[in-house]
Amino acid sequence: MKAIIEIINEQILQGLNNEIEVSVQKALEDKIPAGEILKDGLIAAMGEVGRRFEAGDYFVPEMLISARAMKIGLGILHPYLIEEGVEARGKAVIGTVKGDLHDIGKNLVGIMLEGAGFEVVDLGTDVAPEMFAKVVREEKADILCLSALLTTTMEQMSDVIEAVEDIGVRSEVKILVGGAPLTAAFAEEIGADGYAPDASVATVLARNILMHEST
Ligand code: B1M
Repeated sequence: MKAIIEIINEQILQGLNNEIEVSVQKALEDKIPAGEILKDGLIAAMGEVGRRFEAGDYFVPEMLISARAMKIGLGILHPYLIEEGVEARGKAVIGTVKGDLHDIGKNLVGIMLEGAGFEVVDLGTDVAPEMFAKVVREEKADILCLSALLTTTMEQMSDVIEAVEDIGVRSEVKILVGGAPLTAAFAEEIGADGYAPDASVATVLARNILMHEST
């Protein structure tokens, strides 16, 4: 019999929405930690989707179908990924930059931040620099998290930083950036306050920033 994680992998690859729901529930009932289901079941499968797309075996519709199944799985894991009883620590605004529609990684960062006690204002995808800046000011955000998955959209991040500077709130917010094509060097080059290769590093950085602010 196939292990449940392997089944989840295949169901993401095939985009089987109903089946993924049942399997993720089953994995939780089997007491597999939510973080493990996420990493080995869901995220690993999306990596394979990317490889198949690059190899020309998958096209945009297949990527979309897998992404939808991934979101269903993530929705079931959401409450399990959130630590219970954590006091609100601060406010984070998060979004995917203009021109970019990828939101799974961004959603995951949002979930993990919520789990660490942050109030999260999620602006969604394809967010204009001015919108990020406006909401940071309105919400008096402690942290701004920017996501980009395309080499063509990562450049938008410096425009967001500029927009935040232009309305005079750059010194009040720490800007963290992440997404597959990014590097720490890129983050430094555009003047971001930090780079997170994944959602858990993003959470650690965000926590450290708040701890530093409150001392
Ligand atoms: Co697109 N896509 N896609 N896609 N897609 C990639 C990114 C790609 C690498 C595939 C490939 O060629 N191997 C490639 C980009 C190449 C490049 O620029 N270097 C690509 C392309 C080319 C495209 C299109 C241009 C395809 C086309 O139309 N010809 C198009 C662009 C559309 C647009 O955005 N304008 C496109 C479209 C799509 C779909 C809409 C079909 C779909 C997205 C659906 C959705 O998100 N709702 C899609 C998908 C699913 C993918 C892949 C297969 C999977 C992305 C994903 O969800 N990964 C992806 C290949 C891949 O990544 N292997 C690919 C799982 C997720 C958990 O990981 O998003 O990396 P990730 O997030 C991580 C970290 O990056 C980090 O933490 C997360 C969790 O640990 N992180 C942050 C992310 N954001 C952060 C923010 C932070 C901190 C950390 O703030 C502080």
